[in-house]
Amino acid sequence: TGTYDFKAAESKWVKVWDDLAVYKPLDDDSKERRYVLDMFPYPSGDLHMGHAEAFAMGDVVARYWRQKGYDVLHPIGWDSFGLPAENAAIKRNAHPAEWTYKNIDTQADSFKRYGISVDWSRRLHTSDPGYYRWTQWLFIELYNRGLAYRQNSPVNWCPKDQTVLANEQVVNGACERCGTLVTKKELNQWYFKITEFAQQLLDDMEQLEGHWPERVLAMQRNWIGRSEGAHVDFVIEALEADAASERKVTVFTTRPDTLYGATFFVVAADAKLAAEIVAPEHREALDAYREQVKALSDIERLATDREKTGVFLGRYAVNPLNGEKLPVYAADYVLADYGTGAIMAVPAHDQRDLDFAKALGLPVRAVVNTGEEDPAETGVATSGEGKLMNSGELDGLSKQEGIAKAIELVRAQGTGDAYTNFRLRDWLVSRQRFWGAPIPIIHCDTCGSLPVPDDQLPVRLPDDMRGEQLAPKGQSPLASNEAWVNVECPKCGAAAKRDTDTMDTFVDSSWYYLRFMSPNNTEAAFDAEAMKKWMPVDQYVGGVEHAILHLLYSRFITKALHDLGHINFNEPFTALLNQGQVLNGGKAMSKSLGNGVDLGQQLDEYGVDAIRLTMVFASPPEDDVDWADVSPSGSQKFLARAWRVAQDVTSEPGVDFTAGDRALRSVTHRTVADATELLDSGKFNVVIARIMSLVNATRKTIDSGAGAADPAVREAAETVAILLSLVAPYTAEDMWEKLGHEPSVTLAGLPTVDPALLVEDTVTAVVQVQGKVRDRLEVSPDVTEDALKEAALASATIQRALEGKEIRTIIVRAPKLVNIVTK
Ligand code: ANZ
Ligand code: ZN
Repeated sequence: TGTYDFKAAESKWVKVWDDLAVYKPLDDDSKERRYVLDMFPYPSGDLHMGHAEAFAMGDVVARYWRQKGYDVLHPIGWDSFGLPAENAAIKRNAHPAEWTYKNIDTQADSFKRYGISVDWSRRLHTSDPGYYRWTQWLFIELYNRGLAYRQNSPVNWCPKDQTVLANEQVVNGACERCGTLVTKKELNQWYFKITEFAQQLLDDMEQLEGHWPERVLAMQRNWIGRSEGAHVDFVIEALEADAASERKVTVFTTRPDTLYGATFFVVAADAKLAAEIVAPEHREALDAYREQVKALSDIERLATDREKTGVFLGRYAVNPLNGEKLPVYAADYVLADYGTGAIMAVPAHDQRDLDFAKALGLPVRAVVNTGEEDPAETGVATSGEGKLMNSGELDGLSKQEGIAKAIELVRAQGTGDAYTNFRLRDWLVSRQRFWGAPIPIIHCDTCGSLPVPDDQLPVRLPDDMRGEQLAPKGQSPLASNEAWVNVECPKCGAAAKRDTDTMDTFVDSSWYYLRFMSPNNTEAAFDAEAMKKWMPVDQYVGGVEHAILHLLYSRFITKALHDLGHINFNEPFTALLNQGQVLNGGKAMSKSLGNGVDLGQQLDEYGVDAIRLTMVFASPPEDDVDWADVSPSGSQKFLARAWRVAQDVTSEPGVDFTAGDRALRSVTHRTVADATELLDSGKFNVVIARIMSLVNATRKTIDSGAGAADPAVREAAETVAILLSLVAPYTAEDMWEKLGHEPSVTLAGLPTVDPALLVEDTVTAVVQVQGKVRDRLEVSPDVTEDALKEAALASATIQRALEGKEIRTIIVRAPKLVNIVTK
């Protein structure tokens, strides 16, 4: 027997698969269709261990579904706009496209070697003009429906990357990319109105329940942040010196039942409102405080354990229910961009308000009798259920009754109403950087902002900018390119200017799964007919780091396109799998820890199949894999063992399996039956263990009994090849060839399970003496009572147990139990 040469196999099969186009969907209406998608890669250097794991998992699904007989769409593309390319271009005095496309080619070659079963003819790159032409189309579609708008407001600004960031890209107050602390800057920026879909984004999660990881759904729910409560108007009394200074300020509260417990009023220190209402003698103090607040992140501001600070504004707000005058403060623990940016403070029942009251010596009045100790004494706000008190017409009501009654009262007064608030903010999509899809808008002094006419799309990025010209300057580098910026107004023909911002790259990735329908279509973003056949994606695979950003944006764009009448479904990804991370020594691989494992080196040493098998075998797909704990060489040995089984088979293809050894046949059929169930429930690692057992059982039969010529051995070997093709395509294809078949094993189909072979051929009967288990017997499931009794009495162990005793009765329950009772 020869040894298995993985290098020879790797160089042999890629071309064969390409020629046979085995990974191209047939688009055959007689077959059920399935769409499997891996989150597309970003072209930063070559593939790494993380890619190897994620794509191994997605490929198991795609290959399993092909074997099951589905017509499978499994495409790949590159998310190829973005900052790293631009930073590299600045460093190397190059154009970002050079770095980008070189890396894409490197990754594409590695993916081919890695044997992922994708339809290469559908490959796309978001930085191709043929792609971003349609990203621009999408922008204009949203703009024309009022879902894209420009607004001047304080935005998150990364001082290092010199660009704005969406809320979703600010993690613990820092830039998601570079970790620099994010500051606020007042800028005129483009937004997508995701808030219009907030409720729908929540409601439609019901469809995803059970098909998406629960923690991803929880993170999205939390990010959308729906709160039910009320808007209540307070009147800020006019200053004595200025009768016109009276004004109405609305607060958002989830606890209108506690209106009588409000003892002061707070506006966000950084909100315009604070500066507008501050009494002249307090302005200086406010300005100083606002400077201090600027440096803080929202997380710090909301932290419950931070000492509370604030300044009095010299104004009083009138409580609409009891007419009480509440002093108005500016403080940092109230956020400018949540709710209305102003609150009624109820220190007895809200901990942050209580901390503030304690810090500034303000009164505390409990209005809910929760049975707990007085918060004014304990410093602990009470938030439990209880009857309302000190609350006029609300006295005696429960929390829920109180909320309803308070809303009724303010509604009758015309000072408020029920209101549902969302944490979700609109998506800021403009970026002051070069390497992205230009925003397809022209600004004309006379006509205003106009979308670029369709026949002028794409608005291409200039090819002639490089190096320093791309350096961030606080405004887009495109602004300095006169030839590019100056255009004619599409409406009046006068001199006008292009919008110089580019789109957040999350816009590119929010719709790419649709472009795979028809990646080269020049007439439309996506083919409507193909969409009906393939969408939504049946299985999406990718990292949990996209739990909010990419997935929320994709869900929103799908809903917007649905609303616009372009598509007939409202969720893009039916099922989601978050693969785990690849660690080394229990820690994420990183340069600073020096624990990185080089994928290329691993592939050279152990072969593609052994690495893929190791990834899949190590743990359930959603768990992390610690590379220090796995054995690629063990995987390599197993693959060689499987391959030798195929090599040893001596019967001819097509031989009648029914004449084969029943015991081995039943292992084979049981393996296929279980594998289907295991794969359907995502237990890929267990399937590998089952294939290993099948290989062992086959080897045993070869070495004994009827040997290599037994038809059951061929049946088992063919089954191993087919199941192994899900993770080890090269070895499986080699085995298939050795077994006398034409390529490719990819489309061989799962063997049909014979239910008769799944019936166990023995069961275990327990033999008891005086109620104590003394022996176990392997018997036929249809053994008769007499035969079972006879077998029990014939057992040497039982005979010993009965020595010197006299039998009174024998109870037999065939085929499971014999109980012998003695005198
Ligand atoms: C009075 C009150 C009494 C409140 C009480 C709570 C408990 P969620 O559930 O997160 O939506 N709030 C409103 N706007 C705020 C802002 N911009 N910054 C900080 N806090 C703000 O929280 C809603 C509650 O958070 C609101 O209800 C308000 O305080 C506060 F016993 O009003 B509450
Ligand atoms: Zn004009």
